[in-house]
Amino acid sequence: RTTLKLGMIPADGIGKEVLPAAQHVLQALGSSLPKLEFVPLLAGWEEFQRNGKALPDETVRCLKESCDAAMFGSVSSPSHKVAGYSSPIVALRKHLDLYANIRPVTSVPGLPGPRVNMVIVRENTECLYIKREELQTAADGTRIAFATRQISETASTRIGKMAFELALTRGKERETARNNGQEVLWKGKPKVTIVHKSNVLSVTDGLFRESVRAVKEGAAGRYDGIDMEEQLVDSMVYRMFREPEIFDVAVAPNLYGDIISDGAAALVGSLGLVPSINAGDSFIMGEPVHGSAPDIEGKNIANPIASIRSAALMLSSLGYIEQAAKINIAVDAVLAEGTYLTPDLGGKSSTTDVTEAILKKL
Ligand code: NAD
Ligand code: K
Ligand code: MN
Repeated sequence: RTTLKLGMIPADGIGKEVLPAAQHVLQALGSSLPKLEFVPLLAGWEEFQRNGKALPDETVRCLKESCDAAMFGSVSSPSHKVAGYSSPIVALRKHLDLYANIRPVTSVPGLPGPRVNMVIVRENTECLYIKREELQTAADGTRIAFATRQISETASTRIGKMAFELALTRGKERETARNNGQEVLWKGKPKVTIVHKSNVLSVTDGLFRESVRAVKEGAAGRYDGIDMEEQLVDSMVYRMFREPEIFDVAVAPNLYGDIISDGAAALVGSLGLVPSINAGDSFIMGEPVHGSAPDIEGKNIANPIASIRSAALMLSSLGYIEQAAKINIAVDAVLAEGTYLTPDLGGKSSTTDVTEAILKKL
């Protein structure tokens, strides 16, 4: 590659403040990367209000036809039904078949709180997010709503495979780190925890569980070095809060994965720290786990680190491992120093201060 064309979709709220921060950091890597070309693209609630479309065709066309990868900020979806509106991020994940949402949750040495180094692998295309909802009238004349939940063997199998592959990679990375004399939090074999509720939802969650288990069993020994365990989603929350250090890779259907991710973010200090990538077999889109945070938007106090780390994740999955590591080292150094922290981490610094501090470390 001589150029890397990146679609940039800040969308709404703090997405418009934190995505530029990620862009600055990428730009600062300079000649260690191919020539970067950033393509600003529209989507979101504000775009819907301006032009009646939350996800313009041009955005999808550009991503599909000419971008090498993308970064998404956050969208403000209203909590009530609005005719013609539908979340563009959910639609994008579908259009680009970004079937996995990979969310590493890592505690920062030096910050208070438990030590966590886990990754949540969230199925990204189905479950209740197919949004097949229906309002009916009950026998007594009151309203009654139904939703269809889709769990397919195909989607569950491919997300299971993604989780086991990730566990393998993480195991190898820890091995290398150990050999280099670095301290490694996780001591045991790599582990995949399957999150479900098949004690109640034995058909849907039952199929998810079975399909993920079959990935290990059908892999001709490839995953023999990986432990596999299961956790009902409610006890997953309990154990994650009591002893988060026991998790390595957790794989979950869409809705559970969404919910446990925000909980895990609380363990490491802030949603503003947790990155993700939406990944498919042929495209990658980095995205902070958090939403548009209307309570702090427009104040230049949003933590840009989730987005900056998402840019690093995007780079490493494109194969630019060293460049990604450089970003993460700079971020960790700023967090460890503690001089430049946004208010979510108890500091007084602005989005731009923290970004500047990270840029200086690069
Ligand atoms: P949120 O993630 O936007 O905010 C939750 C809390 O975390 C808020 O107190 C917010 O101030 C704080 N927070 C989030 N990101 C932060 C950051 N970078 N720095 C500092 N503090 C941060 O969730 P919400 O308030 O439930 O939702 C707000 C809107 O975002 C809703 O319209 C929702 O639909 C949307 N949303 C979008 C996405 C997405 O774009 N993928 C994800 C979640 C929520
Ligand atoms: K987001
Ligand atoms: Mn969420």
